[in-house]
Amino acid sequence: MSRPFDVPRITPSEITPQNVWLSRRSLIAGAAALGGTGLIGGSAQAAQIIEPLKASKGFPSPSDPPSDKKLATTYNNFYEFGTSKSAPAMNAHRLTVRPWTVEIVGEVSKPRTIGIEELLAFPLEERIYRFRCVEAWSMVVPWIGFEFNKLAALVEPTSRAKFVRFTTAERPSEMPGLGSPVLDWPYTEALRIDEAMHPLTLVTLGMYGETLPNQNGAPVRIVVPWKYGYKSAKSIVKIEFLEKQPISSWTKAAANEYGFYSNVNPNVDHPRWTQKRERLLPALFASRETEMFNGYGAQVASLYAGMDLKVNH
Ligand SMILES: Nc1nc2c(c(=O)[nH]1)N[C@H]1C(S)=C(S)[C@@H](COP(=O)(O)O)O[C@H]1N2
Ligand SMILES: [Mo]
Repeated sequence: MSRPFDVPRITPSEITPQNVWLSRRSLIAGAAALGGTGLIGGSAQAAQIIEPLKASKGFPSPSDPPSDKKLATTYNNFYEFGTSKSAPAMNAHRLTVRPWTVEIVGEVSKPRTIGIEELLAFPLEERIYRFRCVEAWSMVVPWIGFEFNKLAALVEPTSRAKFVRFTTAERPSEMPGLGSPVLDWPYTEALRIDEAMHPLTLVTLGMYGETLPNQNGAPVRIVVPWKYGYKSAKSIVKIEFLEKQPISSWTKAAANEYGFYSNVNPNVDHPRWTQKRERLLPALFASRETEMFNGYGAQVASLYAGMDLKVNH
């Protein structure tokens, strides 16, 4: 379905007040930060300290405290590095994250290739978001990044741009999981343009006060907190503005299990399990009730007015 190209607005009370801006940001290189990265097996490219300019006061804060950093950096889905939860933390140190560029093309007036240093130079904010995987586990993560709509403004999407596709790096020599045909590589995911432009959609460069560990999608990923985790593509090398709705990797793998929208919706069961509840890690049992839109309904429900979210799952 096509919608007008518009940037959803947040209400004035949701806008971060000036006084929560912090005074400085520092990037402390390499080895000094090695101790706190949560990486298993070490890494040549350790996470660096990254101080957001701005705290996330204006966004709905989860009632639960942030999940343990060790958990968030060792219990991962990043199939390019293996399909077990522990494989990404063990294997992702192989990913070379510098130099890194992201190609931004398609229905834009000013296509360009942007380097990682330029992305890190955007005013960065910390956003504590709920994050829920389609597998019925969830975490609360302090991400660091900036709104995708600010990146889009650089390239000036045309009126024909209706969708945005994100493509992950495909590096057989660094990603042992690419040898398995579990997905049609490279990993791609896509959003409708108004979803991408929503202020909650974050170009993410860090977490827990540091640059992203490789297993969490270094050096740049997207985070879309009201959708199942797989919509949040990692280690992005290409962003395309498209006129037609593309078919993303998970939909291609199993369309009945992974629809295009993938909004967190407790009323639509996954064919193999219920989505009514979730396991807020490290809980062992799915005792927490899953909220519609992962708790972000007040912010995003209007994007789907008139749509049947059981059909468009
Ligand atoms: N390129 C790529 N991106 C990906 C995935 C993946 O396998 N490959 N897994 C997705 C899934 S299923 C989830 S739940 C989240 C996990 O993010 P996290 O490891 O930072 O929690 O990444 C998403 N992005
Ligand atoms: Mo997931």
